Formats: sequence, structure tokens, C-alpha cells
Amino acid sequence: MTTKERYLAAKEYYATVGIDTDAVIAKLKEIPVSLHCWQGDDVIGFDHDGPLTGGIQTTGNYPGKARTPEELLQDMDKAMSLMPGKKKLNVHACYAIFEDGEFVDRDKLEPKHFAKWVEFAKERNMGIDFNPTFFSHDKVKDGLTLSSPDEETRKFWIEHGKACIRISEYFAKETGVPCVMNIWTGDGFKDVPADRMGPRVRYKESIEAILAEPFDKNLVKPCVESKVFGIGVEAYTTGSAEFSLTFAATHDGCLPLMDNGHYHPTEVVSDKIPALLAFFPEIALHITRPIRWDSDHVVLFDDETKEMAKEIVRCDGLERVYMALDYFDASINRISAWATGFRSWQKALLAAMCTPNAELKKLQDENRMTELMLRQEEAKMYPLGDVWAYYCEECGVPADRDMFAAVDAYEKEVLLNRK
Ligand code: RNT
Ligand code: ZN
Repeated sequence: MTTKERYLAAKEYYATVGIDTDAVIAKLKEIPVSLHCWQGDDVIGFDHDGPLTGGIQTTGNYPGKARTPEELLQDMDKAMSLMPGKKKLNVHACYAIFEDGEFVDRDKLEPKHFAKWVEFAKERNMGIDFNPTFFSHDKVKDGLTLSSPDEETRKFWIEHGKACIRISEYFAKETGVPCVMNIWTGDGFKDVPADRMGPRVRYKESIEAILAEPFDKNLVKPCVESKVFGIGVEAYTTGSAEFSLTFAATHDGCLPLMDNGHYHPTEVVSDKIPALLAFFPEIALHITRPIRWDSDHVVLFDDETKEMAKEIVRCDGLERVYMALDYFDASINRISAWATGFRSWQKALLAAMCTPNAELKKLQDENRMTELMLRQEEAKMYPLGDVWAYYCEECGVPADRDMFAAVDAYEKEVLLNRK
């Protein structure tokens, strides 16, 4: 049987449970998922020579990482050729692309330093999301940026944030797609602080100063990302969950961003999505895979990933939730890491959209819990793989079975020649 024939059989099966798989595929093709540029070079960027510092870490030393803008864009193109569905670019400020001999510090960045990203995105019909980079820089003073007690330090980072707002608006205007701009800092302390509130008050005022930069709320969507702890700053995080959520809730136009690696190990973001959607018109996500901590492993088609996608779909939240990937594995082929994570999230969305959500909700509301359990178990064995294979074929990307050969060939032809 061909992929198409298997799909047609699956389609017939899904029709019996009220799901139109053609419609699902057509819709899935149009849902943008933001693809992080930082998987390609282990979160280094182009504006400094030093290592990744500031509460996050990559581990591994797999050969072939991108070292220049040209290499990174080439690798991203290769990775995207292995991903079905609609992509949006996610760029960090440290990925500014300067002309030869040019350099400006982060507080002085301008739209022109990202013109190459715009060109790349436009040619591929993509929007762009953006992130100020509050790490890997010598102006991170004693582990603090926007919450530092040192006024000059705070000022530098506020100026950086403002510059990023202007760049975000430029992205939105150029691409015609709103730009989600995410504020995350690794600010915190390794050991027990004497003042927990001071840094948070300063952080609040600094973010307010950044958001005082004029911008069109329809074009720029600022977010604040929380975290439980960072590596080396285990005792205290300025931008905790309560801080970030309350900030977003009390500042019009500011979105909360939940990264599912940033909570205590038994907390799940899937349960938090509907809670936030009950209050916020729009929210943002970083989708990752935390193993025991914020380890940022490649996203897989695992239970919590499925559960998060399910919540977005059954809360009718596809238009209200900005979805971005955020992981970085330096121990395996980076193209494969990129593509596998993106494909896993696509699978999760597909699975969620191929579930009879209305029927299941009705069973819950009628307290028919025995039947609900059986129906939910039944749904797990629907012929999703046949729909997925056809979706990949339709999008012109390899089937799962052909992925390794594709990444292996690129590794041999391109990556291993980077000496
Ligand atoms: C770090 C946060 C943050 C970063 C990126 C690179 O723990 O998740 O989102 O991963 O900004
Ligand atoms: Zn994140």
C-alpha cells in the first residue's frame, strides 16, 4: 500500500469518529510554530567570542556546529526542509549580523543589524519573533541585569530592551506578521539572599521602563518568561513564576510566557495553559523537554508534549497561544535535533486535532466517566501514523523512516567539512 492508500483508509476510519482529516491537515499547514535559531550553534550568537553564561548551559561537543551567519542560515534551511508545517523564525539579539569590521554593543543595536534575518524570512514567507539577550555578556554584573542594584548596569540592559522593541516593530512591519518579543533574564543568586524583594521591584521597574518605549501593540507582543532556577543561581530567581505572571496580568499588552522546563518537576504546563487562557487574551509558550531539570532536551512526541498540544487545541487556543520551541542539544547532530523537535510538536498538534474533543468534553459534562476513560484510551490507538506520513508527503518532507539518511548525508557533505 502506498502512503496515500494508507491515508485514505485512515481518513475513512477518522470519519467514523467525526474527524475530517483533510480539514485537519489543511489547518495544521497554516499554524505557525516559531523555530529558535539558537539550536544551530549552541546558543552562542555572533556578537561575542565568549562562552554561553547566565544560568543556561549546553552540553555536548558534536562536530559541525554553525560558526558564521552563513553557516547558521544554511543549516536552518536544511533543517526546515525536514519539517512539515508553517515556521516562524525566532531570533535572539546576540545573533545580530554586522558588516565586516562593524560592531555595536547591545544597547545600541538597530534594525539594520538584523536586515539579513528579515531578508531570509521574507524570502521564505515567514514572520519573526525576537528576544533581547540578557546573558553571555560582560555587563551581566554579579549575575544580575535588569534587577541589578547598580544603576549603570540596569540602564545598559534597559537600553538593550528598548532597542529590541524597536527591532521587533521593524520585524513586524517588514514581514507583516506580529513579533513576539520575549524578556527572559537569568538574574538570581547562587545562595540564600538577604533581600528577595529589592531585585524584584527593580526588575519590575526595569521592564516597565523597557515597555515605555513606544510601540504598536498589534505589531509587538512583549512577554515575560518565568523560571524556577538557573544553573549556578539555584537559591533565588528574580523572575519567578509569581513575579512574571503578575507582571503580565497587571501590564496591558504584556503576555505571560511559560517554558515547560521552568517549573518544579511534578508541575505540568499542560494544566497551566487552560488556567491562563481563562484570563489572558493571548499567552506564549516555550516548548522544550526538561529531564529532571531545565535540561532543554530535544522535544519528543511524549505524553506531556501531547498533553500541552491537546490543551491548546481543545481550549480553541490555536489563535491565542504563540508557540515557540526552546531547546539546545550539542551532543547530537544539530540539524536532526532541530527537525526532530519541530516534527514532534507537529505530531502533537496533529494528534490533538485528530481527537474528538467535543464528544469527550460532553462525556465529562454528563459525568459519564467510565465511557470517557474508554474513549480516551481508544483515541490513543487511532491510525495517526498514516495521517502523519501523508502530511509529511504532502509537505514534501521526508517520512520518519527517511530522516536519518537525510541528516546523515548533510553531515557528511557539509557539517564534517567544517574544520
Ligand atoms: C532559559 C530560557 C530562555 C532561553 C532562550 C535562549 O532558561 O528558557 O528562553 O532558553 O532565551
Ligand atoms: Zn525558554
